[in-house]
Amino acid sequence: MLKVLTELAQHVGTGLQRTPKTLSSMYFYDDAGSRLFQQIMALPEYYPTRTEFAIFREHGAAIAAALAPAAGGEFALVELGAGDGAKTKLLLRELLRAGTAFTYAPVDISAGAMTGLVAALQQELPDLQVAPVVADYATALSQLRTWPGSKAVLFLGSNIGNFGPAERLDFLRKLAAPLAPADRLLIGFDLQKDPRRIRAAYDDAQGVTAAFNLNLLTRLNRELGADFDLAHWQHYTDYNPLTGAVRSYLVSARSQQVHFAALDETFDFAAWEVIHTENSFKFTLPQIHELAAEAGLRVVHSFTDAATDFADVVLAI
Ligand code: AVJ
Repeated sequence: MLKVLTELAQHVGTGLQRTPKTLSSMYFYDDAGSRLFQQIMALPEYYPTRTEFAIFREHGAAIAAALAPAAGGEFALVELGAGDGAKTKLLLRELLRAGTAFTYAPVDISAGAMTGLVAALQQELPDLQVAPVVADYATALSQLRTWPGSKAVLFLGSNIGNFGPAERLDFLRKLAAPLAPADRLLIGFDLQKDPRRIRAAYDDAQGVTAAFNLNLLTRLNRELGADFDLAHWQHYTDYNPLTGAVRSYLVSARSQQVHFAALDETFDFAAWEVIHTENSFKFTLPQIHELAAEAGLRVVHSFTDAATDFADVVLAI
């Protein structure tokens, strides 16, 4: 607990000294944030979850077949950022149905989300072997190498969109490093499409995404003894079709100071200054192939929905 607090405090201390001020979207996911993200996934504007779900419904058996090792033996399905695992359950069912012997290892940074997922799995899929890991990606990745047998690593929901270009390549290389030839990666990419639809997905009419972004400030108030006055902060989002980046910000609606007891520091915010809190990159299929090649991976299979809104790509070394 103390370690997490220190990491968050350090992150905020450096992030708010940058120009522009920046905080990582990784810190959205306290238990309240994870619940808000579940609400986002059900919003009419937020198409990615529904679309990836449709891909899994349509191609679940083929995806499961592309992930399971042909030779059999010990097999682990590792999922980074599992959340509520709703989409993954479709794949788990397919693997169980095919008689594949395997362990499901969901990794998530939210202990609350993990407890919920494990309880749901015990109820719905009592035969499934589950080995949950509460950790961030970096910690989980460092454990991957020691995983016995063959493995498939899932990174769904366009979580990869949160990385900027350099971090993304670095992350994929780290994912690829512990892979044996029979191992697979399954990565969900949100694809470039009508820019208005993309922007609407990050600025919904009910204001759930705004609450999700602003919840970061509530978390800092609680965990770092900060005194953000939420009445003077706004959620703002833009989409740049040239770069494929959705960027989300917290906007300071007036000139103000915020004190952090845990840091013993005060930060100044000018009127309309922003904190950059998230990137959600959107991709083209050629970009995905190029990225895979740069990371030393080959595309084994690529599954998309009928409207080509989203792609689930199976990769191998
Ligand atoms: C969980 C990272 C895939 O970027 O679409 C949703 C998070 N942020 N609405 C995304 C998010 C605002 C989401 N990911």
